Order: sequence, then C-alpha cells, then structure tokens
Amino acid sequence: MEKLILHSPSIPTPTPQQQFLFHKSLFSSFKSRTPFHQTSSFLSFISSTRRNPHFQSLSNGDSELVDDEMSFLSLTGKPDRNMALLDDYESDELDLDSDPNHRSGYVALLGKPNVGKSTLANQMVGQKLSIVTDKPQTTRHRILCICSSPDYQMVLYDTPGVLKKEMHKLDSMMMKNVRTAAVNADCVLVVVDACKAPEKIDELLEEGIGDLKDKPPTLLILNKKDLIKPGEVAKKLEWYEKFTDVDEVIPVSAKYGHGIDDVKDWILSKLPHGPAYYPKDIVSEHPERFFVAEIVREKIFMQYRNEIPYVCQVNTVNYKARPDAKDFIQMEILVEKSSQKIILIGREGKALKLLATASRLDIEDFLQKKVYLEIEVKVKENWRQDEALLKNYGYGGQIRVL
Ligand SMILES: Nc1nc2c(ncn2[C@@H]2O[C@H](COP(=O)(O)OP(=O)(O)OP(=O)(O)O)[C@@H](O)[C@H]2O)c(=O)[nH]1
Ligand SMILES: [Mg+2]
Repeated sequence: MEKLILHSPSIPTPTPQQQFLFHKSLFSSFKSRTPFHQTSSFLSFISSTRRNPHFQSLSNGDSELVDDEMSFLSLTGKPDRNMALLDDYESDELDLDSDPNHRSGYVALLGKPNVGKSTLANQMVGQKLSIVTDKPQTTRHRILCICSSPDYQMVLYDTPGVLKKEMHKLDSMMMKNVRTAAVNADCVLVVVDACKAPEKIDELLEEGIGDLKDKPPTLLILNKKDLIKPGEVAKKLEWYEKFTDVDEVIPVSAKYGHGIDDVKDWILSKLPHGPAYYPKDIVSEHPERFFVAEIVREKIFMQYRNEIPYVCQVNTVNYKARPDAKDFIQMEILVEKSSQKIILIGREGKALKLLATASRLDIEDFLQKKVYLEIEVKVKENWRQDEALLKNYGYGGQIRVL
C-alpha cells in the first residue's frame, strides 16, 4: 500500500521566516530544532493510505521488478481541477467552498545542474523532500513538492538539471521529464547560480518551455547570493534584467531562506484563482519507497567519488510495514561493472556497511520508526541505456508504488 507524505494538520504552515526552523515530526513532537539546511534528515509526516487519482495499474514487459499488477504514480500532468481529485479526496479536505480569492497552480523549477533548485523547493515547502548534494545531476526525477497556506497552494515540480550533452538514454529521459514539467505550469522559475558569470538562458528556456505556444510567466532566480558581495549581486541582477527575456529577476539564498518571501509573492501574483488541488496537509505524492531509495542515493553521492554516484540506480525491491516489528526494507543498488561493485562494497564490506548505516539512520528519521535495511549490490550492464528498464525505474514519468 502506498502512503502519502503529509504535513501534520496540527502544525501550522510556517511563515517563510520560520521555514528553515520547521520541526521534525508529528511523532517526535518538536524534539528537533535543527534548521533543515543544517541536517541531512528528511523531515516528513506520513499518514495512512489514500488512493491517489494518479495511480494507474500498468503491466509492461520487464520481468525483473514486475509484480503481477503494478501501480504507477503518473507524473504526466496536472489533474483537472474540477474532476480528478474529487473521487479521491472528500470535498471538505480540498476546502472547495473556501475563499473565492484562494489561488492554486503549478510551478516548474528549471535550471542547470547544481544551481540549487532542490534546495529552493525544499525551502519553499519547509521540508526536505528532494535530495541535495554538492555534486551536479543529483536530481533524476521530477519531484512533486506541495506548498500550501490557507490562502494558496503552489504545486512545485523540482526537475533534474538541464544538461548540455545527453550521454545516455537516462539523460534524454530525464530531459523529457524536464520539458513535460513546464507543459502544465502556470509559471516557471529559472534558477541560476550567482557565483557563476552571467550567461544567457535561451537554451534553458528552449529546453524547458521551447515548444509551448503560450509561454508561461517566467521568474529568474539569482540563487546563492550569500556567496557573493551585495555589489556583485546588484551587477548580476542588472545583467539578467537586461539580457534575458524573463518577467522579473529576484536574488535569493535558497540555503538560508533569504528572498523566499519575494519568490512566493511573485508566484502568487501569477497563479489563477481556484481551490486547492490537494488536501492542504499533503506535501508530496511520491510513495515512501521512492523517498527511501532517494535517501540511499543521497548517501551514495556523499560517500563515493567520481563516476560511482552516477552509475548507481537504487531500487526498493521489497517494503514490508510491520506494526509489531521493525519495517523490513530490501534495496538493490545497480552498477554497470563488477569493478564498480567492488568499490561500492569496499574491503570486507566496510564501505557498504557504512552506506547502509548512514542510510538506515536517515530512513528511520524519515519514517519515524525503526527499520531493518538490507542492501544488495548487483551488476546490470548498461542499465542507463535500457529504455524498458529505465521506464521501470520511473524515468518515463511514472513512479512505481507498492
Ligand atoms: N551557499 C549556498 N549554497 C547553496 C544555495 N542553494 C544551494 N546551495 C548548495 O548548492 C549545491 C547544489 O544544490 P541542489 O539543491 O542539489 O542543486 P540542484 O540545482 O537541485 O542540482 P541538480 O539536482 O544536480 O540539478 C548544494 O551543495 C547546496 O547546499 C545557496 O543559496 N547558498
Ligand atoms: Mg536537484
């Protein structure tokens, strides 16, 4: 059964200033006061299952991971505001009779790798949903992050960084997911790194929204402003205002939450009036097993160097919730060569043990319960080129749920 990731209804949505002081969980009742930019922990609330309108039953030819009938979370577009969710959420959950001034809509986050898209998405939601590392190409999937207040609901799509060169089928499938993120967006945020020399964003826009007839309003976010002097920020701001075709430029520090208010105000001015798409306490729709695999992937990025993080695919093979015992989670890490497997496991299995421990601690923090974690490393030659496998791993715009 899939589970949704929820805010606790009893915890008020944080103001932007409070966001990076958002607390750990319903269950730990505000024990942790660590700002989320200082912790690697995933902050989340998990509720009991609800059927999701985007879950579809599919069967495809791949034998390795296929259950008899698999469920997939479709990420192809936004639901019809009036129809799709009503079957699944009670109208009072969606607050459909609410204030006619209520606004809601979809926001696509685009940018090159490593500019801080995921950091910004997490900051806006007030929870760590997307993994963040100092290495480029961390995000591989389109991650749905829902940011709600009594007056609005912003449904953000964090996307993989736009690549100049697509090396593998994986890259081209990731880029397709970037493009489709903007298709239904009510507005687009293009993130650039303030530390880098200013550069035109035409290619980025072309990649993200090039095919669209009606161009959505676009905001350029000059991120990491904390790393440069204020005078430099002003110069870069001016350059981007002059040389890019965007509606506005806002400097921010996603890591420290500066400027997030301004970004939200801008988004709000572009969102149409209408009721919420999702109940206000939901912050994402991806299933737990997805986040669990992402946590392991983040730890791989942190522990291993060079090409290793990029050749790893992490799958949750088995996930058994056990009310009276630790949850049982079986993961597999796929690499492309046996030499990579040797590195991943390390001498006498020490590296893998370290990885498993770091992952388990974060998973327990995320799920708010103890788990038994088993990780196996396997070789799957050229998995990054195998379209059927890649689809099965969720790169085709659909994520498998239990
Ligand atoms: N100093 C500073 N660092 C930041 C800021 N925003 C992000 N970072 C750092 O930049 C690095 C990349 O951040 P991510 O959020 O993973 O970047 P991304 O654009 O999602 O990267 P991909 O998923 O690879 O496309 C991480 O080390 C972040 O901590 C910021 O405002 N200030
Ligand atoms: Mg990212």
